Amino acid sequence: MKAGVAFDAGAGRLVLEGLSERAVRFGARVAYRDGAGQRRALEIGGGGGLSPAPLPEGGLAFDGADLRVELRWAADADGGLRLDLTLLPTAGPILLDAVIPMDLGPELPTLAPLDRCRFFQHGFHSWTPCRSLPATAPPEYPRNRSFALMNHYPDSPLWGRRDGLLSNQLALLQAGAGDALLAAFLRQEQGLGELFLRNRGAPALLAHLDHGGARLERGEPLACDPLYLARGPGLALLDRFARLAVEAASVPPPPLAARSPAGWCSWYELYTGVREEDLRANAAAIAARPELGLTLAQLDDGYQAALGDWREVNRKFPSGLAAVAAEIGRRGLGAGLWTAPLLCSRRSRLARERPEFLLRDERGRPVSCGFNPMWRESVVALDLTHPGAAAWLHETFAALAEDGFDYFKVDFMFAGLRHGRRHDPRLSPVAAYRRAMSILRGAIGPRRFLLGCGAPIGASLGYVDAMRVSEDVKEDWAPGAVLGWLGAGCGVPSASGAIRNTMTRSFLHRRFWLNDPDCLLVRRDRSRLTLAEVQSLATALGMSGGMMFLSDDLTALDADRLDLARAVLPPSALGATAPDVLERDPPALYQVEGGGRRLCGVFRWEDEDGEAALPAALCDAGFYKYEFWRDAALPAGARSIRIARHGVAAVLATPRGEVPAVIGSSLHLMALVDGRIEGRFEAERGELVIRGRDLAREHGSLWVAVPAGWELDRGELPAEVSEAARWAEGMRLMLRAKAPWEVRLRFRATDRKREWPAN
Ligand code: 9PG
Repeated sequence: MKAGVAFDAGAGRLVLEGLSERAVRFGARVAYRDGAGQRRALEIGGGGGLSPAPLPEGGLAFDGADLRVELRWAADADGGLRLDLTLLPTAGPILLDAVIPMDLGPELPTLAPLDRCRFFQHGFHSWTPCRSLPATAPPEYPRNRSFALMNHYPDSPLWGRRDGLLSNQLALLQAGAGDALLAAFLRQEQGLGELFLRNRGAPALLAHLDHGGARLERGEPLACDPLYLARGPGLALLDRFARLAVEAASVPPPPLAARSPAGWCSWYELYTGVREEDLRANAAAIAARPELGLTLAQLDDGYQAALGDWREVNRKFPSGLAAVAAEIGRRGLGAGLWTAPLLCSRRSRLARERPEFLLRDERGRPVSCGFNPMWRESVVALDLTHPGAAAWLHETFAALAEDGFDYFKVDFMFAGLRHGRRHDPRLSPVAAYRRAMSILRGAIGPRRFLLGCGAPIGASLGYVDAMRVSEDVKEDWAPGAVLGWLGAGCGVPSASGAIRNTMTRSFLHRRFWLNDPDCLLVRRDRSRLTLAEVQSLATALGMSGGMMFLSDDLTALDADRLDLARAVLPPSALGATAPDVLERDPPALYQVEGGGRRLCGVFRWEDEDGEAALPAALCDAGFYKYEFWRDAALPAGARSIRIARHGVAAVLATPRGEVPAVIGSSLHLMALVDGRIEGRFEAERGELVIRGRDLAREHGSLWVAVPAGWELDRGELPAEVSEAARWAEGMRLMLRAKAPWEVRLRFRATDRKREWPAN
C-alpha cells in the first residue's frame, strides 16, 4: 500500500498507512501560549474532539480556538512519507513553544519491536556523540550543568527525560540489517527537531520541534520543518536522509572542493598558550614541506584580549592579527582564525560597552552557555537579532577578512540557540541562529572558508563549507573516569571519541558539507597515545576523506612521527563509510572502494591486544590482501589478524588477476584506492607501469603481485628502486622518489607455469 495518512473519524485519530502491514494510529499537537499568556495545546488526531475538513488540494485542516493547523503529506518513489504542517493563528498572535507533528503511541511495536531493535542516536552538535544503542538502553545525561549546556540542547522540554532516548534531527530504529524505520526532520530552519523514543512504560516515538516561544502573528502562516518517515535497509535510509535534507534545504550547501583542505591548527599542543612566534614558526615549517599538501595555518583560541573582543589581541600577539595573517599569506598559505562569535565573556569590552547585545532570560539576566575550564570563566550568549549586535557581527568578520584571513573556524555556535527573550521575538532559537549564520557568511563572502564547530548539525546546513563532526581529539585515548562520569552522554575530548563520531557521521560528508574529524596528533612527547592509537586516528581521519589538520608543534616534531602523518597526506578525495554503524557502538569497520580495490579499517576498541576476524568480504581467496601499517602482504588464506589494543588493521584487497599488478604500498594509506598510485600492465611490452602523484612520503614500498607464468626481467630495475625482495606471491620494491614519479618494470612470460619461491 502506498504510504499516506487517513483520519479515523470513529476514533478521532490520525492513521499512518503503508509503513507497516497494519495501519498505525498517531496524534499530533501544538503547544503555545495565547494572547493572554495562557498555556494551550491543540491536539489533532489524538482522540480529541476536533474533526478535520479536507483540503481541496489534499490534506486535512483542523481548526482550533486560536489556531488552524493544516496537515499535508506526500509519498515518494522509495515508499517514504513526508508530513508537512502549516500553522495559522486565527484569533491573535501566539507564542509558539513546540510542534509535535507525530506522536506514535502504543502501536509503535508493530513498526519496530523495541526489544529487538537498536536506536541510532544523532547528537545535537559537533561534539555530541552519535551512535547506535540498544533501543531499550537507559538515557545518559551529564552530572554537571556546564556539560549539558556545552553539548546538549537542554532548553528542549524533552531534555532530561529518564523514560527514553533523545536524538537530534533524525533517528533510526533498526530491527535487522534489512529493516529499519527512519524518522527525520528534513530541515532544521524554524524549529529544532528532535526524536524521542520512549522506552520505559508504553513505547512511543515522538517527533518534536522546539520553537522556543517564538511569536507568530495572526494571519501569518508558518510552514513547519517537514518530517520524513521511511522503512527499509538502515544504511540506505541514512544515505537517503542526507540526500533529501540537502534537497529540502532553503539555502543550498556551498560548492564543495574536490579535496578537503589540509593545514595546521594551533590548538592541540599549544592550547591557550599559543604565541605569535609559534604561529610564525609553524607556518614556516609547513611552507618548507610543500609535499605535505598543508595549505592553511589556523590560529586557534588564545590570541584574543577577551572572548567577544575578536579584533583585540593579548600580549602574546604584539604585532596584531593583520601582521600575522600577512606573514602567513607571504608564505603562500591561507590564514585561518578561530572565534566563538555567538558568545562572550562578561568581562569583555563588548559585554561592558554593549550590554544590550546580551541574550537575557525572562528576568533580564544574561543567559549562560556554561563554564569552560580552559577559560576559567562561564560565558554568556549574544542576541544577534538585536540590530546593533547584527551590525557588530558583520563589521567584525568583514574586518577580519579584510585583515587577511581566508578561513574561519567559528566555534561554540550552540550559543546561538539558547532560549531567551530576543530583541526580535518572532525568531525562534533556530531561526535566530540561522540569521546569525547568514550574517557571518555575508560578511566573509562566498569564497572564504567557513568551518562550523560546536555547531548544531542540521541548522547549519547551507552556510558552512565544513563542519566538525566529532568531539575534540586529545592526547589521551579515552576520557578519564571523573570527566567521563561528569560528562556522561557528552563529547568529552578523547582520540577514541573523535574516531567514533568521524565514523558514525560519515553519511553527512560531501552531502551537507566536508566533514571535519578534528586534528591528527602524531607526536611522541606530551601525548599519552600509543603508536597503535595514533595509527587508529590516522586511519580514521585518512579514510574519512574529511579535513586533515595537524596540530602538533611542528618545530618540535620527530621525523618518524611526521612520517605517520605523511601516510595520510595530502588527504584523499574519497570517503569511507562504516558498514556496521547501525549494529555496534563504536563501529569496528570502516570501508572505502576505488580503483577496483577495497580498503577496510578493522578497529580494535578492546583494551587488550587480540585476534580480530577479517570481514567476510575480505576472506575471499580471490583477493590479494595487504596491511598498510605493518607494510606486509597477508597470506592468501588469512581470515583474521592480530591487532594491538586500540589499534587498527588497514587491509587493502585487490582482486587477483592474470598479469603482474600493484597490490599494496606504504607510500600512502589511500593512494591505491583513490588512484594516486596507479599500476597498468602493458601486455604487448610486458611492462607494469606504476605512477604516483600527490604523495607526502618519499620513501616506501610497492608490493607487486606476480602471478604464475610471469617473471621479472632482472636487468631492468628502475633507478628509483633501492631494494627488491620476494614475498610468497611476488616482490616488494623499496622506492625513493618525490611524487610525481613513474616506474616501469619489465616482465617476461615464462614457458612453464612457475611460482616465486618465498623468502
Ligand atoms: C578552543 C577549542 C578548540 C576546539 C574546539 C573547542 O569546556 N568545554 O566543554 C569545551 C568543549 C570543547 C572545546 C573547548 C572546551 O573545544 O572544539 O577545537 O577550538 O574549543 O577553545
